Order: sequence, then C-alpha cells, then structure tokens
Amino acid sequence: MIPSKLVEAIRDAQHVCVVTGAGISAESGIPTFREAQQGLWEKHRPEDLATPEAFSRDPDFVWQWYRWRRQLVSKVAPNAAHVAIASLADTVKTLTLITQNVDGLHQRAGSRDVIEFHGNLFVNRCFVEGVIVDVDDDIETAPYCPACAARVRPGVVWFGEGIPADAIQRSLAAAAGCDVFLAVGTSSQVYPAAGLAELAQDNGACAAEFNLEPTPLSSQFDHCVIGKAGTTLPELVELVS
Ligand code: BV8
Repeated sequence: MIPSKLVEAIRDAQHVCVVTGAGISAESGIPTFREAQQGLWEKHRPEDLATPEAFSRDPDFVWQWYRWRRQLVSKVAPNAAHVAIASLADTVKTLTLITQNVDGLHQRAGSRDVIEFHGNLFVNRCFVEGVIVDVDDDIETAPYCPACAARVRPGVVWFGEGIPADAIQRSLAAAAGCDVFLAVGTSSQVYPAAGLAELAQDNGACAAEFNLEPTPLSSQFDHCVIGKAGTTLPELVELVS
C-alpha cells in the first residue's frame, strides 16, 4: 500500500533522490549481502572479504569471489524495480539515483548518470596505483598491472576505503537538496550511505523506505512501504504518472 501523501510529495517534487541497496537486485537473482554467503565463501562474512586487508592476505581468494559475482551478474537481468526507477526519472522533474550496488543493473535497465557509491564490479584497478587498468578479468587469479606488475583488484569500494570524491560530493548535494528521498532495498547499516536519509530529512525532504521488512532506520522515515521492490516500485510509478 503506497501512502497517498508520498504519491503527492513525488508529484509536487522538484528533485527526487533515490538510494538503492542489494535488495533491489534480489529479484534479479543476486544474493544480498545479509543472506548467507554461498559456495567457496560461505564461511566468510562479506565485511571480511570486501577489505584491502583480505585482498593483501589472499588476492586470488578475494579475486575469485568477485569473478564469481561478475559471472552471476552477467547471467541475470534487471528486474521490474530497476525498470520502474528508470521510468520514474522520466516522470519527475529531476531524479538523482545513487546505488550502493556494484552490479550495473540500473544502467542496464536504462537509468542514466547513476552514482555508483561503492564502485562497479566490471571495473578493475591496480591495487597499488589505484588507476583503472584494462585486463582480462575472466581468469582464476588476480591479474598483474601492465604498468607496475602489482596485483589488480576489482574497482569497488571496500570497507575502510573512502567513497570516490565525485560520488560522495554529488550524493551529499542531492540528499541535501531533494524534496523526496527514497531508500530502496537497503538495510541501512553501511555508512556513509546510510546517513544520506537523515541528511535529506534535516533539509526538509520527505523520506520513504521501500523494503521487505523494517530496518534499524525505519522509525526515522516518514513512510515505510513493506513489500518486494519489484512490486512496490512499479505500483509507485503507476500512481505518480
Ligand atoms: C568509510 C562494495 C572511511 C564492495 C560495499 C572501520 C574503519 C573504517 C570504516 C568503518 C569502520 N567500521 C565501520 C566503518 C564504516 C564502514 C561501515 O559502515 N561498516 C558497517 C559494517 C558498520 N563503512 C566503510 O568502511 C565505508 N568507508 O567509512 O571510509 C574513510 C573515509 C575517508 C578515507 C578513508 C576511509 C565504505 C563502505 C563500502 C563497503 N563496500 N560494497 C562489494 O560489493 O563487495 S558495502 C556493501 O554492503 C553494499 O555496497 C552495501 O552498501 C552494503 C550492503 O547493504 P545493503 O545494500 O543494504 O544490502 P543488505 O544485504 O545489507 O540488505 C538488503 C536489504 O534489502 C535488506 O534490508 C532486505 O530486507 C532488503 N530486501 C531484500 N530483498 C528485497 C528487499 N527489499 C525490497 N525488495 C526485495 N525483493
């Protein structure tokens, strides 16, 4: 059930800011971070694998986890929630889409100018220089940088690493400047991404959470829409259009 006040707020909005998390890709078949890890990595928490320390310790093991995720993402398609957000951008005056996901599914659903807050699975960087490198990444072991021979890592933001300057600047501006803020499919546990909702509300935005279940931040939102994003987002777009 989408609150009519939320529909009206979006219709009247000059700027809508949407932040998505792993839950929006769940119906495409991508396991979320909170679900038990699978296969080789089932004994490891993502927080322990997605770190520079883990990569330094065992680059090939961490590399294989990302390769497995790239292969999985390559086999799936965006779902109705991704498509709904892409069409919402054509319905409202200005929409800023910030995603914590690294799967590129928003872009494949037609969203443009997506802010990839935590980078992208399909970009590779030199572990030492940080620059993007063009390597064959469909191999079992972490490649070597063609320039300096250091190991190559996935172009994602790991725990303990800063958010790319452009992404954080654009996201803070959008959260502080929007009239409506939507948090979709995120457990709101990872910062600074999880702090964007509060920044939006501190600046007068109406904030709504779209999730399967309540999260630690649910009580701070103006609206909480419970349900699968693949159902609730298309319903929202239908009502707003
Ligand atoms: C930073 C990319 C500082 C990699 C990710 C010690 C040192 C430094 C920092 C910290 C520290 N201790 C804590 C921190 C802060 C840390 C943090 O927040 N830790 C947490 C664990 C407490 N943050 C950081 O480290 C960040 N950097 O602080 O840097 C700094 C500053 C300057 C200079 C240097 C350093 C960087 C964090 C980025 C980590 N990288 N991803 C990769 O993908 O491998 S995080 C990763 O996890 C995701 O990107 C996402 O952000 C997060 C998972 O969250 P969700 O997306 O919400 O997914 P989750 O599974 O949790 O939840 C899914 C939700 O969907 C659920 O609520 C579920 O109910 C719902 N759902 C499921 N199905 C559906 C659905 N909803 C709707 N429909 C459905 N069908």
